[in-house]
Amino acid sequence: MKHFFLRSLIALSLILVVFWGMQSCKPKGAQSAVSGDAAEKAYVAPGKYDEFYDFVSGGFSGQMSVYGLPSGRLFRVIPVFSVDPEKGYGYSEETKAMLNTSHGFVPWDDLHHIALSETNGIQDGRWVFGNGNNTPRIARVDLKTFRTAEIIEIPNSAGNHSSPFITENSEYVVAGTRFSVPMDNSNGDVPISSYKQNFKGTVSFIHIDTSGRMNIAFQILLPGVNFDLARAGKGKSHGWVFFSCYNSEKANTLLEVNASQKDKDFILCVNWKKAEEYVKAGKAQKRSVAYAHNIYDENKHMATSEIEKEVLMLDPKDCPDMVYLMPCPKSPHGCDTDPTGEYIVGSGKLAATIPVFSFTKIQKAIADKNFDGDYDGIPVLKYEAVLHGEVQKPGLGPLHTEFDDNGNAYTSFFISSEIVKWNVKDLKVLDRVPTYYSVGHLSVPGGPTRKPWGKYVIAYNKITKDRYLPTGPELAQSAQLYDISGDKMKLILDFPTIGEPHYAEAIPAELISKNSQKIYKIEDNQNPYAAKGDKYARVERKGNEVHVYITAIRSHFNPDNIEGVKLGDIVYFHVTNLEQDWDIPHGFAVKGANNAELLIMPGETQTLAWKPERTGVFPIYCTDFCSALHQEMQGYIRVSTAGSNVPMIWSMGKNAAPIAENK
Ligand code: K7E
Ligand code: CUA
Repeated sequence: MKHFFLRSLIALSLILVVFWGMQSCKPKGAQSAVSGDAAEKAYVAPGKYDEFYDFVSGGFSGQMSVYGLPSGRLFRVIPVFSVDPEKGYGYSEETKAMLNTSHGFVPWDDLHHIALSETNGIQDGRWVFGNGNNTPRIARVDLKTFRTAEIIEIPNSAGNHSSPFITENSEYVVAGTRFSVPMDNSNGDVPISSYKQNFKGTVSFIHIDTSGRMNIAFQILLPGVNFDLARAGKGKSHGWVFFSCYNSEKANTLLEVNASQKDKDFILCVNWKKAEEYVKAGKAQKRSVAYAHNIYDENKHMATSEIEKEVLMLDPKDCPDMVYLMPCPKSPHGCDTDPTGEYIVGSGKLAATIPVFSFTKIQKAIADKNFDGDYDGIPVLKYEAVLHGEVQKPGLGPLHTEFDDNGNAYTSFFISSEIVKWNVKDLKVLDRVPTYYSVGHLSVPGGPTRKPWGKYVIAYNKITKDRYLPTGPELAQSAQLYDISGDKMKLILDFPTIGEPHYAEAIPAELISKNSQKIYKIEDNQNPYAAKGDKYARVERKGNEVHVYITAIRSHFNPDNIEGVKLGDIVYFHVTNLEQDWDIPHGFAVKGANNAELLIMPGETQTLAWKPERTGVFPIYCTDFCSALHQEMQGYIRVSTAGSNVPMIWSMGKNAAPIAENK
């Protein structure tokens, strides 16, 4: 009965939303697009788990967020490229180094694409990678802990957009530069009008070892175009990566017009197995560069940042048979390979058809030297020779394509606001559904892999308009979930998202949940500032640095009364959480600190730096509701004048020995 009530409530709210939508006079069909059993299909009852984790890029929030599907419930925001006061990320002394770059501390980025690690072309649930678009970086998040484990900066790049797409055994993630720029080892101080002479593009191959550790294996020097997106080959095309590019006009101003002149731009085909051979044969040049490589050590609970100085650069001039260009109509955006690896789908965002290329035909055209001349010395394959066919009249403004496990493709159309389902072999359009509105990326669970899990397609829309209650000048970012288990796609849920989502990848929950870490073992804690028990709690002065080694356990800090700090001191609170139970973090904050809180996981040590700017007694407290007596988890720290002779004393549970001046 209760169940019935709940469903009626959901149905009623759907009707209300639709009614409200009608009033604001939006395209027809918004109501009929929702089928009767929609609420049931997306409904995950209280206490039940979702079937998939959905890792969604946070766009200009610089973060990644994790949702459950089909419910659309938000589980976690993982801080990656942006500071996050909720978790102390980028604020604690231990995490600051994660955001170091060759430009110094960069506390923000623009994260567009997600890549889940794969084994044999199937998602394996070990890591998820994300790209920093603005200050070129790639991050690796460990899916045992849902924490950013590593960030590597990409030199000779600006606007790391076609990134971080992954090869089928997680050999590499790739990074193509969006902006062509003067190379890092040159005098970059050149007139912008010398674009055609001085600006170059690169694509980078970042190797991943079995522990997940990244290193830049090599870069390839390319003409000064804009690289946009990429996908690795799989199955028969394993060993290749395909990058879409636009601005083959090499314009450096008003690209809106000047980069849309030519009928066709390109998809770059890179044979990375060949590239590996050239690197081995010593064909790569060493280039001096500077880029940051940041690693979070899980035992030390601490990040380190190193500036690396060299990169290997391959020039196609010295490396025949390594790269080819494939003409692709009108400023391609998405460039996606189907589960068999035979078909490569280009999506010209200004084109009226979707070209589908055949890997077999590409190989034949290369063998037959069936070229249409060259572009800056790189052979251009004949369009007709490599084309499998074109999807006719699919819609307006194709952007991205994903695949199901039945030989179908799903393409997003930004301008005509729809998802179109078509058959990869015969290129026939099978179905179309509207999106609300202007869909960018879409994603099918496992959709970029050799084994799509299918079941749903999720649209990540650019415009929300009337879908949610208004929230001032900016509306909620919107995602929509469609059931694709039948012949017809069915809209079953709208859910708001964080930042501006671009790409997302979903994976069966089981592949991750079984490995989820519960605590950090206190005996493995190698943080040099850890206090692994009450007997280590103490305060030490080193010049004007005061180090407070403080322990946290339900429901007190030790020490919780501290005196003897003077103006001009910097106080480092090294807080060790002694708990060894799942889901018992403690928080730590101090009044007036120009900083965020710390959030310390069980068994972990984190450090907050505080420079008091006035004398007085400052409260400290736990910010995470950890027990019935959480509100009692508090203390005081006294700050005296610079010249004072208040001795350094600390205590917990009793008053420190009375001192004459304490009247
Ligand atoms: Cu939004 Cu992948 Cu940056 Cu297309 S990109 S939408
Ligand atoms: Cu510890 Cu609240």
